[in-house]
Amino acid sequence: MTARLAILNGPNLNLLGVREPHIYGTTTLAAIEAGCRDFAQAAGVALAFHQSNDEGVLIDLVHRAREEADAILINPAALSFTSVALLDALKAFGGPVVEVHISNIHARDELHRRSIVSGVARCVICGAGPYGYILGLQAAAQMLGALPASLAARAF
Ligand code: CA2
Repeated sequence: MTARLAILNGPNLNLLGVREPHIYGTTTLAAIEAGCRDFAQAAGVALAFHQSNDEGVLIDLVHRAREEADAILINPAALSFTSVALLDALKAFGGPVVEVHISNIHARDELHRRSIVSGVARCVICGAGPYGYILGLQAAAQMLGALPASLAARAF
């Protein structure tokens, strides 16, 4: 069966490439989605891509993913540091969770380097810029045994 990946994006990520390009770069979320769809097509996996500024909506999307996805890739944005509710929802998901941050959160202040969500993530990618989403998709597909040999490192 085709592996199903769900990508969830948290608050303000709709502003990527539009506001504060000196911090988060000039790549828009639409461009990230397009890159992810290209990779998903090449890998032969199904992809859902969402963004919400609402914590409750994101939690509902995690609940939906219990039925509709085999792995979740999430950039929780600021909710990474505040949302025990999102952490609890992800704990109930069951499949692999990959956490992605565009920036290197460990290079930031104490508040912004302690992601609560990391407690449930199988894999955390940060600091690779928008390409982190592609790395995260590759990791999630590999975890599901759904990464084609043509896209995998030979040694593994
Ligand atoms: O680096 C990331 O991906 C972050 O998750 C982005 C979050 C930040 O709170 C995390 O520490 C790291 C912020 C997303 C807000 O995105 C904006 C984009 C443009 C303008 C304003 C906010």
